[in-house]
Amino acid sequence: LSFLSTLGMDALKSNGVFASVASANGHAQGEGEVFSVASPINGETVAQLRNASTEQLEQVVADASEAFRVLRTIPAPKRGELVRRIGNLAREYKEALAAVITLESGKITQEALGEVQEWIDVCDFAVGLSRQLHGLSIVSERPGHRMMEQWQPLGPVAVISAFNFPMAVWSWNAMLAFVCGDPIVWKPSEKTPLCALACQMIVDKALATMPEMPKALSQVIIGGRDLGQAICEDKRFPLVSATGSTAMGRSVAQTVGARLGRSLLELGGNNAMIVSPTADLDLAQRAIVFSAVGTAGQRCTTLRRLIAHESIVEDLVARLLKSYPSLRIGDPSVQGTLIGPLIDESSFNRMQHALAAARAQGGEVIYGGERIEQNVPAGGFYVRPAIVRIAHDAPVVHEETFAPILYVLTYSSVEEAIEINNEVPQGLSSAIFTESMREAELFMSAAGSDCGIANVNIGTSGAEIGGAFGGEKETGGGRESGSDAWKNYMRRTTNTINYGGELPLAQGIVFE
Ligand code: UN1
Repeated sequence: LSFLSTLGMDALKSNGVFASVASANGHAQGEGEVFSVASPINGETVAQLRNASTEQLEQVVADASEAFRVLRTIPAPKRGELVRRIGNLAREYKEALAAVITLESGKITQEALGEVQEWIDVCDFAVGLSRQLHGLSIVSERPGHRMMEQWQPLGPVAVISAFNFPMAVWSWNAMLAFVCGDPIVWKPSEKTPLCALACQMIVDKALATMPEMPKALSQVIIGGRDLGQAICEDKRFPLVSATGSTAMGRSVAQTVGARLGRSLLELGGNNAMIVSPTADLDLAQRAIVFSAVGTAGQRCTTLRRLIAHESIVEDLVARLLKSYPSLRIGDPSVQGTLIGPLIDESSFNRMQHALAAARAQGGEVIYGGERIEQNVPAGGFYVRPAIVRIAHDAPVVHEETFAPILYVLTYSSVEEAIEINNEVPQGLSSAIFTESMREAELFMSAAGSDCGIANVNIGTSGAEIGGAFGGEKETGGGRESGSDAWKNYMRRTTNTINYGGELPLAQGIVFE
């Protein structure tokens, strides 16, 4: 585990226990119960931590509020300079950071490197943005008046993130929030606390080169559900950004909504790909494999429903049955492995329950689904990705199971395929493979896919950071990362300025 030393993380450990509260101001162990972090690779304990208490949260929030008072007055391009330095350090430490991701989340090295690259990319994006936090200039209906909009820093932002993208999702939020003038308090998944501490080490290094920045602009606090609840209840967070299950997001939305705070939610997906009779099947086949089995089916953008035209479904399935057996499953840190382990045993059990439900609902598991124990590290939950033929309206097909299960469904008209795409409660990502301009445009139109992401001739997963990322319905409605997602982290003021000598009222009201 020399990469932990490379990142300077030894300093975060005393008596074998890692800190649970960390910022450039210092770090401390949690005051709550001890818990262990197991690597999904082999189930071995890689770290011990203690849950942070709500008293510790109190201090963290007080520090974040103090930091906000300073940060909001530092010019945005200067805040961008901090993010530029963070991005340079993420480049420098890319391999070590990726190794922490692989250790804790079980992600294969290629994808872990890709995740750090997402962080680097979003830094570049945020640096540019730091000179482009533009508002509108608006004409006034009154003589001698003008109107304008300004975007101002919002306040401390809480980020609650999941195990499957233990660095990228935080970075989408944090890099934007920093240039927008908001401190971040990050509660990572308890399954990936070392990833969060590693990111904090990078931010601390960048902060050490800019002493004019408030040190508490970035803080990590590690704990369980109670801590998450306390964060959501705290009025000093005008925004809580949460990524994870729909159940978690619903609770965040209710708690934050009850105090009229803002929440930014990126929750479950149940992503589909339509494959038309005109599609380039070679391309479709490759896109399906990456989207369905990449990250062992544990992306929120993972392809879960393949909606294939009845005239090509047999051909497509035959192709998948040919490529699936050659996918190398095993230790994610070994070069050439394409499928690493599931995060833990309960994830494996949920996959088995879903497969049993699929069978009970008339489905047929035509490939995989079982645990693999040969030629893989002992103690990890490695599975052969499953392919299931089933009806589009079987209840299990409408649920998100965070594991590599691909349901193969069929359709006869493109309108029907779009209806199937849209009939689930989730609305994150979707794709169509077609050579028909009409089908592609229909799919992207108002009468097309109801998802936040609607792709043509590429898979459902692996979005670039430049676009707004997120989706509708039970996916939670939030948009993060590119486009104008930065507006989530700012408050808008409308200013009307009178430069004349009269005081005309709007709407022509006479009041004398
Ligand atoms: C997630 O799974 O929470 O589009 C995020 C993708 C990645 C991000 C996934 N860029 O698959």
